[in-house]
Amino acid sequence: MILMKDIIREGHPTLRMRSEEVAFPLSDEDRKLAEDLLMYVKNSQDEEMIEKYDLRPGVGIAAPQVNQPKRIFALHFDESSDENLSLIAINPKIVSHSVERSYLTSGEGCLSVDRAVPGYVPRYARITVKAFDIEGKEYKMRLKGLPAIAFQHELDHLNGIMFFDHINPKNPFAEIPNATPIDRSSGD
Ligand code: SB7
Ligand code: NI
Repeated sequence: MILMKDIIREGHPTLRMRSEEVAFPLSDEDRKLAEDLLMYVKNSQDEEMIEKYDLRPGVGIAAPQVNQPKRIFALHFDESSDENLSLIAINPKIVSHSVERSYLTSGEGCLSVDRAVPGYVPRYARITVKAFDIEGKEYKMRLKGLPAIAFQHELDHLNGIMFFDHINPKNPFAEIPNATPIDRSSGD
């Protein structure tokens, strides 16, 4: 089980690496890693588990955040949000994206960043993605809204990019051209 002590923080060199492609069939180790990542995001949205294990909520987590520079991440949105999506993405890629951007008005946070970094993080509003699941089957899907933003946040982790790299350093809240703001109630 992944706990907060297993999550590496800003300054750790692994967070700045390009993670390695994963080979199929998955090794037992890689399969366990993928399942553990998904379990973390599910647990981190469960009030009892948060309390019991002192978890920080997150809609996603990427393998490099547990110091494993491999191209695997998990996303989970539970029924409380209007999105209902749970996925493991292995060797993911964005195959096409909208010209239109979007950003969270509350900005982004990261399990690997123990401070608030204010500012808008420009993302593509809509993306079409391809990835492999745990069985090695390729899937393709279209995402928009928060899931699209989260997918881009996690994919960035696989390339050593942190969310704040995208924030305008001169004016963190500068208007983003051609972008739709997204309001999100929860703070994770
Ligand atoms: C805000 C938060 C996340 C994604 C998009 C907007 C995920 C935060 C948890 N993570 O650090 C996952 O990498
Ligand atoms: Ni993150």
